[in-house]
Amino acid sequence: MAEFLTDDPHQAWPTTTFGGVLSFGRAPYTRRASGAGIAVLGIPFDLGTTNRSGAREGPNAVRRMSALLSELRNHPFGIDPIAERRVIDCGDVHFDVNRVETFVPAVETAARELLLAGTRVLGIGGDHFASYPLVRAAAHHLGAPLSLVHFDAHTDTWPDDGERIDHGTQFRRLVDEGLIDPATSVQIGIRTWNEDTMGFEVIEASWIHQQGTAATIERARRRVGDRPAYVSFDIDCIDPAFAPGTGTPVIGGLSSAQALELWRGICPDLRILGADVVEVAPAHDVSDITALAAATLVHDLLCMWDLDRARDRWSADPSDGGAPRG
Ligand SMILES: [Mn+2]
Repeated sequence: MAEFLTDDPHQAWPTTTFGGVLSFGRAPYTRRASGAGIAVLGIPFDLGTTNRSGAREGPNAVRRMSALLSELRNHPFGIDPIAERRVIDCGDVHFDVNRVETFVPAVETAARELLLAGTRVLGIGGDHFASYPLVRAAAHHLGAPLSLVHFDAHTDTWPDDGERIDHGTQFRRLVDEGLIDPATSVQIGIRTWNEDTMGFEVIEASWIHQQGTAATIERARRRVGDRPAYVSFDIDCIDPAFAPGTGTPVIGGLSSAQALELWRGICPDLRILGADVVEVAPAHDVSDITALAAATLVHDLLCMWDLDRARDRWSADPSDGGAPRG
């Protein structure tokens, strides 16, 4: 992969931001996870979409816009996350798109293999059903339920009989399966009606607009604390004025500036075991702004992801709140 890298951090890359072979942030493009801290994993799946399709093309759109970020010298973190977090891009999960039943096992197996190699997984969707196998892999690896920090316009806890391939029900199923603990989880930016919150703390977008981002960060921190967390950002949490390239846009959402404030305020304090950024559908995008927003969120999360805190040192007993193992 040396052809993509240079020793001079301020020359960034020996290729342009608008050309060359793509991986996320020009990270090494490989499935050899040994020694890697975080693996970016594309999940080009949109068969769980209920409205406008197209998120299967999200991973590559996000990769393409990630190349632009190399010119920004990693503001405001001042680090090269690809080097510091030993990031690799594992390409896209392979499944048979015409055999939808192959999807969940394919993603879950890929994620579990990475976790067993000691590598954290950051999924790029794909529709939000991608979170289902990713959370399953992370929670089973931990051996305990995870706290969910969920940015979205939608709660994604609508009714599910345990069989659906549906990007609006995956978090209900994960709670039903005992893999997410709603009592220590938070949903941020919601602006759709769902009569059953399942015990999640729901912070509506309107509340954020009225009370501000600082109060929102405080609520999220208090809710999740030091517990092992899974972070999921549906790009439709951001208002369609800023992120139109998505399947189920809802007005009244966050500005991209608000989203960055929350993201940068909440993520550094979390013990993150797994994460995803989902629902970019480039065919509905305008001037790649949605893909750019998602690429920035992924970049920022790579900068903020504290791998020492995220190491496997949590108790398998969820009743103690996920205390360190040793
Ligand atoms: Mn959504």
